[in-house]
Parts: sequence; C-alpha cells; structure tokens
Amino acid sequence: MVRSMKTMKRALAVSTAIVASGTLATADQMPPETSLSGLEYELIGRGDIYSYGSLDSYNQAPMLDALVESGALPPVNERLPAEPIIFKSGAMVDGIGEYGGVFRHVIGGRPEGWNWMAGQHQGWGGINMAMQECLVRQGPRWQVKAEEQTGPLPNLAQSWTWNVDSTELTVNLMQGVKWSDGDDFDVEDVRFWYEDNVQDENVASRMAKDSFGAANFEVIDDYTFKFVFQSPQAETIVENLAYIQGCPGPSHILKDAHPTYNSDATYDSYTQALPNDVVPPVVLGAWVPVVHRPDELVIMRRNPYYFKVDEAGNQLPYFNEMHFRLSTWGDRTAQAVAGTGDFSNMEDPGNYVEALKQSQDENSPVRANFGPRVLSWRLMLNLDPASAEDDTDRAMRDLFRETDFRLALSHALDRDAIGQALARGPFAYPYVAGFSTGSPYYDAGSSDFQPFDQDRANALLDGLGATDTDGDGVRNLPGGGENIVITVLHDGGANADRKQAEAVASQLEEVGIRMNLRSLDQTTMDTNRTSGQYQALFARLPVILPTREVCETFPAGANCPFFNRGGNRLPFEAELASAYDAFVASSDAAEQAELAKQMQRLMTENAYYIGTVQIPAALLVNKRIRNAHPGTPVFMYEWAEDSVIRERLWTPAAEQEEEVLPGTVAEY
Ligand code: BQZ
Ligand code: CA
Repeated sequence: MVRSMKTMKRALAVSTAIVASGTLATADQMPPETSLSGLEYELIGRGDIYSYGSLDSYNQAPMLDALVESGALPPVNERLPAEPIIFKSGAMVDGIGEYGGVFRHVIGGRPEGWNWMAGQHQGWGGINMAMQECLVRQGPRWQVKAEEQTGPLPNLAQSWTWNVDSTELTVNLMQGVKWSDGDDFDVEDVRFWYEDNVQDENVASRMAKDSFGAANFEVIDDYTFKFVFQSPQAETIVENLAYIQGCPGPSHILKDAHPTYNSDATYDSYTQALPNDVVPPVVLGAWVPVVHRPDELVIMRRNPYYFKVDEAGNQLPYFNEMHFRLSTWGDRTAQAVAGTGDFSNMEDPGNYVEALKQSQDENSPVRANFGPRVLSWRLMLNLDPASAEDDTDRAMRDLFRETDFRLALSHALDRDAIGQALARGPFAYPYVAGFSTGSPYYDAGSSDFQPFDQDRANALLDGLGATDTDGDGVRNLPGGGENIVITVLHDGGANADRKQAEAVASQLEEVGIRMNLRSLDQTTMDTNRTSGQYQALFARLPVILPTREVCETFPAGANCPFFNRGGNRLPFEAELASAYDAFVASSDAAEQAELAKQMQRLMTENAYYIGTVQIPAALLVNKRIRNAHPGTPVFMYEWAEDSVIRERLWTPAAEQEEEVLPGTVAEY
C-alpha cells in the first residue's frame, strides 16, 4: 500500500520506465524523472502521535483564568471531554510548549462564508482547517511507518468497528466534545451533516451524494452511529471522512436555516446562512474567527472548548491568536522569506530560485526543503453533454467526449516548454493524467505518455472530421460547424496557472484549436469548478490519494467527477469507476497497488483530462516556530497545514508576537 519515504525516493530517482507485461506494450513511456526531494525523517507508529485518555488534572492558557473567574467560562475540566486527545511529547521535536503569541498566515483566498457543510470555503491556506474538525484525520500520516498505515487516524471518531460482512461501520464519537459556544457535539451533528448535506443533492457539499458507498445512516445513541453500505467496504473508504469531506458543522445553529426543517428557507438561503461578515461562527477547531476585515485580515482567537491536550494536561492550542492576512499566494512566500509571515507552501516555481537562494543564508528566518512532485496542473474539458448551454456548446462537448480529441490536445502540448516557462531549471516534469509522481500509488510503467507531436495531433483531429472548412486557420466542428473555440476558465491571481494557461492556448493554436481564456478570481473559480459550470477549466489539482477530494478526479457516485456531473459515462469511465470502487473497498496493499495501476492506465491512455506539468514544493516555516517537524511535506495525505499539526506548534515567550486582542475569546 503506502510506501515509506525511502521507497518513494527510490521510485522518484532517475529511472527508465519499465513496460509491465500485457499493459501499454505499444504506448509511449514517461520520460525519466529526476527527484529534487531532500526530505528525510524518522517514521513512527500511529499511536506515537496521539491517543485518547483522561489525565488527573488539566491546565489552560493563563489568559483564560480571568474568564473562568468571572464566570464567562466554565472551568477547564468541564470544557474538556471525558477522554481528550492527548498529544505525546515523544513525537514533539521541541516538546511541550509555552502558551501565547500569534501564528501569522498570509493567504491568497478570501472567506466565501462559514457554512462549509454547504461547500463554502473560508479562504484556504489553512483557515478552513483551523475552524473545521473532521471525523478522522489524514495530514499527520506522512510520519507513520508503512506497516502501520492501516487507515486514517481517529479524530472526532474515536474508534470504529466493522460487522463480519464489512457492510456496516459502527462509529464511536468522542464523548463530551463541545462547540466553541459551549453546545454539545453529538450524533445529531453528524447525522445532520450526512443526511441533510451530503445525501441531500440540493446541497453542494464537498462529499457528493452516494459517493460514500451510498451508505445509509443509523443513529444508535448520542455518541454512536452506523453507516450501512450497499456492498462490502474496508478501512480505505473511512479516509473519505477526513478534511475536507467529513467535517460536521453546528446543527444547533444550521438546522433552522435548512429547507428540510424550515419551510421559509431555500437551499440558497441555507448556503448563505453563515455569511463571512458575521463573526464569530460556531466551530470545533482550535481557533475561532473573531474579526474579518475584507481583503485585509482575519483574526482568530483560541477556542476555549478545544478538545485536545498535551501529556502534561495543558489544553491546546499553544498559540492564543492566528492571523490570516488576505493578500496573494505569491505574497505568502515573499512574507515567509522576509520573516513577516510564519508559514508558506512555496508552490509558485517563478520564485523558487530566488527564495531558495535567500533561505540558504544562515540569518534567513526560514529554511526551504523540497519534497517529491505533488503539485500537478490540468486542463479539464467538460464531458457532460446534459449541462451544455446551447447547441454549439453541446456539439463541443460531444467532441470533448471523443478520446481522439483529448489525445490530440495532449499530443499538441510541448510540456517541456510549459515547464521552462514556469521556471528555468529542473523543477517541472510532464504530467499527463492520473496520480502525481509523488503519490505512493503512482506507477510510471502504467502511464501512457503522449509526447509532443503536432503531426499526430493534426492526424487525430483530421480523423474526427474537425477540419478548417472555412480556411480561417481554426478547425471547425465536424460537419462544417462553427470554429472550435474552447472557453477556458482559470485563476487569474495564480501566476503558475496563468502562465501555463497562456502557453497551452498558444500551443493549441498551432494545431488549429483556439482557446478563449477567461481569468476569474479564485472564489468564483472554485465555485464553477465544483459545480461543473464551465466548458473547460484549467487548474492545479494534486492527485495523491484516491480518497481525497474524490469528486475532483474520480467517477465516484452518480454525480462525480465535477467535469462530468450528469452521469453520462464514457465506456472507459465505467471501468475506472469499478476500479475506484474496488480500491476504496479494499485494504489489501497489493490489490490496491494493482487497482491504482489500472486507474493510472485508464486515465492516461484515454486522456481523461489533459495534464501539463507537475512540480515539487517546499514548506517554509519561520524558525521561531517550535515543533514544526523537520521533513513535513507540503502535501502528502493532506496539505502541510494539517500535516504540521498546528495545535501543538508554539513559540518561546521571548520570541512571541504581540497579540491584537489579548485576553479575549469569541463571544456568543
Ligand atoms: C494550501 C491549501 C490549503 C483548494 C487551495 C486552493 C483552492 C483549491 C486548495 C495551498 C491553497 C494553497 O490551495 O494554494 O498551498 O495552503 O490552500 O487548503 O488552490 O483553489 O480549491 O483545493 O487547497
Ligand atoms: Ca475555421
């Protein structure tokens, strides 16, 4: 199943692709890859990171003492669950922390709203994850040794068991967890999330209806419930219950805004029920947004009800305050390098050389270390004929559904040139489709490569009858229809996206396909992408695990992937869907590896979508931040914000930044 970093490195080292017997014998192979990964770390056991239990006594951040004394908050032992999550000192590189100070984030996104169950995001870059807590957790798994990679780590779901047939999953929730307003978190919150968000197809939840094994939900008691699946499943499917798919919201606040419980509500009013200008929202996360100044800043304060502690009984988090400066993604890296921000996933190759140079200086506030290639970009053609806007759009989508058309576009791309346009040097490697090379499930030998070959592209397009019937240089739809002009949405604020989209447009022009590029802001892009409202869209979408952000890539359930929502499956898509279903229903490592190869082959030889390049990324964390584990990858099981375990990060008092709102917590 999941390989250790060592094996992964071996796989990433310069290699000549091997043709697996019987597969892809005649297909083009991936070119050799050179790894830039310099990540090295010890792997540990699952239980070495955290466990559940009760301690004799608990401590709280000193700033909370006054609030308990005044009666504004109950004492800490009444705010904590019976068995809180206990983070182990042995896995903390700098040990038990000091309370206080500010963790400074800079992000390029803007909070769309606080109703994450209805699919809204809060601006990305770690702010979503600071508010949401999910049933299970994936981020910290990067550090778990291979033989203990038996599935996701527990979180709100403290434990779970399967029936003999593996068709029923009984989940035991943590008991006594409280929302940030003091309300009890219990089974009703989970039921509401699943039945009235996931399984209600009118709600644009991150987990799509029926994609979780089409399970039914059964309440057993206040802290126990059961998922009853349509067919046998395995631990792998439980990964779906991690961020961003399996995170319940406050039912005691939201039920009243949901059309099922309130006849005055509409689905639109439900989605908008927690607008971004109304703070504080009710959360389970370690910090709560208390100030939102649009386009400027979100300030979060510690959640006094947070359900995690360290081994000395200190309630987490250690930091009292979190800032999210609302800027650009490029500025996130610039500020981390300058030392005015504490964190960045360095992911824009345009500033790699400069940022690397600066971080080599021993006085630099950050160190930069590359991981494997996990960031991949792709052009997605909308394969859903049913959602076409007019006849021409419909004819375009019929053409998109032709495998030869997608293969032609793939052959028309000079991926080396696209990579060099992003950054000179060895950063970019071609991406066709399927898993990124940094995925433990990637297999070069199962990847059908479409090398740059304009003659082949032209021949494929001619073969489809998409010739330039009116002689204006742009091919026409088969049968002498209109010019083939593909409207492609992209995020105008992301340098790497914009540069690539422009390169793709000019390369396709050379084989007579025109792209009409439409640059949008990130929030609009995200919404259009996940609702499938586009003819074509260019975006960065890493594919590392098949169980994460499933609907972005895999045909799971009837309405996935987002680029083919209507359920009009292509023949190979049906095969892909079976392989996907078998993958999540298996916990046999060898079987999963085979299924992953099958998925890789189906996605690449059919150009399910058209990849451009993939690059490594480097995590930047300010040196004053303690417990940021060396070797933490920018992205593996989840983004680094989750992998670095922010609730246990801290800064010595002498190096703490001054808080903007000292002594305060969210008030309801
Ligand atoms: C990391 C991440 C944390 C979303 C977003 C953003 C959205 C996608 C993706 C990345 C940002 C950062 O990525 O670029 O480094 O901090 O937030 O969530 O690109 O457009 O929809 O999936 O996570
Ligand atoms: Ca023409």
